[in-house]
Amino acid sequence: MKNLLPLFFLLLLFACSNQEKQSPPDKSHLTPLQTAEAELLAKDVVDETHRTWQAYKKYAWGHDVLTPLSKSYKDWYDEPLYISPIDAYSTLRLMGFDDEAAQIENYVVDSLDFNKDIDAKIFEVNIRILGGLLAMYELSGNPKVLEKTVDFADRMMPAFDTGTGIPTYWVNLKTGVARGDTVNVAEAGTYTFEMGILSYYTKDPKYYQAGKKATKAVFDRRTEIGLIGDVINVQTGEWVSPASHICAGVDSYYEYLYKSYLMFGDPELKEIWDASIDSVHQYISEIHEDRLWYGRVDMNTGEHLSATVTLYDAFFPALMALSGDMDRAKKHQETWDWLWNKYGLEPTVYDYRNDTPNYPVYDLNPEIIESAYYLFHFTGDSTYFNMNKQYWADIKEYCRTDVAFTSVENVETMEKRDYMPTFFFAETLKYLYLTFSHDKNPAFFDEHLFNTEAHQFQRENFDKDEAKKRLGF
Ligand code: DMJ
Repeated sequence: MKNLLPLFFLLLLFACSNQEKQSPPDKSHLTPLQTAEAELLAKDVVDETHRTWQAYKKYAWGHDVLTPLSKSYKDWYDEPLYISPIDAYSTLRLMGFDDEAAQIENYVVDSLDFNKDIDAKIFEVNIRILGGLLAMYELSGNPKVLEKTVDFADRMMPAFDTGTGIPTYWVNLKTGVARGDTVNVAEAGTYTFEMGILSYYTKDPKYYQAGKKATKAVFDRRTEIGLIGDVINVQTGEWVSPASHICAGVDSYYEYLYKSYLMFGDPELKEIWDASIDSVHQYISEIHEDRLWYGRVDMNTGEHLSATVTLYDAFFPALMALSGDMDRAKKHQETWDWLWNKYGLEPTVYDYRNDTPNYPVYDLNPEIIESAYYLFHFTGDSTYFNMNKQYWADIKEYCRTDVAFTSVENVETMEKRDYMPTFFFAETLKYLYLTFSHDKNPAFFDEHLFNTEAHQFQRENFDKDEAKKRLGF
């Protein structure tokens, strides 16, 4: 028996390292009553999406963002980039609003010209516009959409021409002039997923190679204890800020290490992930009042710097669940659920040691809902279904307006602010719908991967051997 022990541990290790293949329970543990309720909730989300989309069309068509209180619009730059519709497309298709989606597709193909003299923020347009267009192409098969996508990506590419390969903060879509040498890690290393998909479709590895070079440039500058900072100079590669964390400003760097590896099978991304994630847990996590938090530490020493977290960090349970670390996923989700319940919505920035909402805005963000969806899928446990049921009820109570939904200025007073971010269409409504309709099509989760803006892509469309050739790894 004693001799069998090493074998046992080896098998255990093997089981752990294969956790990405972990399959969900046969079915969820919803009672018949909850199943009936789920159907009503899914329909409610669909109806509310339709209502909100009509408001966008009525008050903001052709522009980036709906401002629901003033019933008007805002653009991110001097000229609109049509960001809400591009972000909304994959959600509208998922919910069966094919005519509405076709209207967006036609507008993109016939009327949207990216040759605009504006400095676009590379990170944001990558996850929203490039990600949204790629999903539009995947869902429509329209070659003209792919042409537009390539045109847009090519306008982004000059940003990657820096000393390190990490893109600048902005690039001018018309002139290709890039500027902004200081970026955070999310802005530095959140490209492999979209760029990989684009390389796959175009069979041109240059996009993925640029995204991967940027990711590696960040990883290569890790410290001896395996941590990275959060702000970096794209020309020199010097760290501008040594704070190490998983919060807003870093989050999707980790997300794309794992998701891009899952999608394309590039072993180097898995190596980077493996070499990174343990240090994150070891140095950044802490239990405070029996809750699992990931604060901010010094990248060189691991010394605690701050207990300031952001609601974006609630993406982490989803990533933990996807990578097979269910214990941490559950424990961390409990933390976010506690924070949500403390206020009724989440503050954007919260200090868990001082118990202070440092920035009390709630911007209709999706992360806690995304993680509840993942956990519901992987565990079948109705606790997570109920979380999203409650978050949806709270969003309806505090954020719903006569025409759409709007952000909240302060979660302590629930005073509204006049803005509906584009990711409300792309992510928040989508993850709610997917949770409530999960049991009707549980395979959907395993068949897809989502970019960080929740645009869904079918995994079977990306053959691993072919990816190796087309992406050039
Ligand atoms: C989204 O734009 C993306 O998910 C991004 O990665 C960070 N979070 C926002 C929404 O909160």
